Amino acid sequence: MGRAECLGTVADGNLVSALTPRSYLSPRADTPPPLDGNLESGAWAKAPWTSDFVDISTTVTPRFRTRAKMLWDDTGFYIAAEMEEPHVWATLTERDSVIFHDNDFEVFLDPDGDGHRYVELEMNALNTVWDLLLVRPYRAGGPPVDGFDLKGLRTHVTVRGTLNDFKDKDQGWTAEIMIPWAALQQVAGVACPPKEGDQWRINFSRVQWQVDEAGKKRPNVPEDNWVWSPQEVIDMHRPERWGVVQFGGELRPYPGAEEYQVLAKAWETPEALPPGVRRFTVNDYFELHLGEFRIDRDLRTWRAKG
Ligand SMILES: [Ca+2]
Ligand SMILES: [Ca+2]
Ligand SMILES: [Ca+2]
Repeated sequence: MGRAECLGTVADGNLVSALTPRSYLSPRADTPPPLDGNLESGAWAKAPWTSDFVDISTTVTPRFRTRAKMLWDDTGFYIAAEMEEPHVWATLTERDSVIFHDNDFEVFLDPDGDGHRYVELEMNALNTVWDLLLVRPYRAGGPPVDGFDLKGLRTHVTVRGTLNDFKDKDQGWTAEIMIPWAALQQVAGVACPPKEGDQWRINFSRVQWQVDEAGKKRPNVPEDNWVWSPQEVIDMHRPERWGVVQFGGELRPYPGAEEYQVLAKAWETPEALPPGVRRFTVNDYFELHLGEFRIDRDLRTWRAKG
């Protein structure tokens, strides 16, 4: 029995479509966005909004809307996010703090899509940044490298309301990010800057705590995690589940995305797998590029068989 047939025994017919990642066609910027909080006009006018963010693992609609935009040019990659928020709140001011202890906006970026060596960036409404490199996902041993800094990174926050003042009702806050291509070249594993039509794996997350009028987190209330491309589990560190950004050209499917996600499911139910596949997951499939499994053709055969 081949690997693909083994995988077929644990995957149900709805799995692949249910896990199809979000994709976004990022226009090339005519002029660099000034990072001034204006996301509707100027350079940003050219970039469409993503779909609204969804709960990371359920079908519950988030309490507050979140959406994002992406642009690129010869210099770097631009990301903007708009977050509805009646009480904008942030406390952390030190670079490389654990920013998700505040409400935040997060970017996860894996240019070569191998599930290893990917960049994470978190920022709060005080424009404090935590940027790091993951050598591997945590469950494959990490480690996170906080000392990794995106050189030349620029970020900007606009608060539409008042920060840390709970007497009024705010509209929300926006985050804007410019990552120079030069800051990614060492870790990209692919052409950087990307060529027109290139596709990179990416996802966004927003962590939202429930905070009382004194600016204290409500005890024993877990945070919400709202994301662009659904993860299906409360874990952003499953890069095979992220979305895709395509840099210009005609938007096309991401090759291998469906297969990656069948493998993702196999990872989570190893007890249901025949011994050969168990060994293969324990070996950490993130180590390897998808092509080494030779499953593309087999998987499609499996799918055709139903
Ligand atoms: Ca990578
Ligand atoms: Ca850092
Ligand atoms: Ca306020």
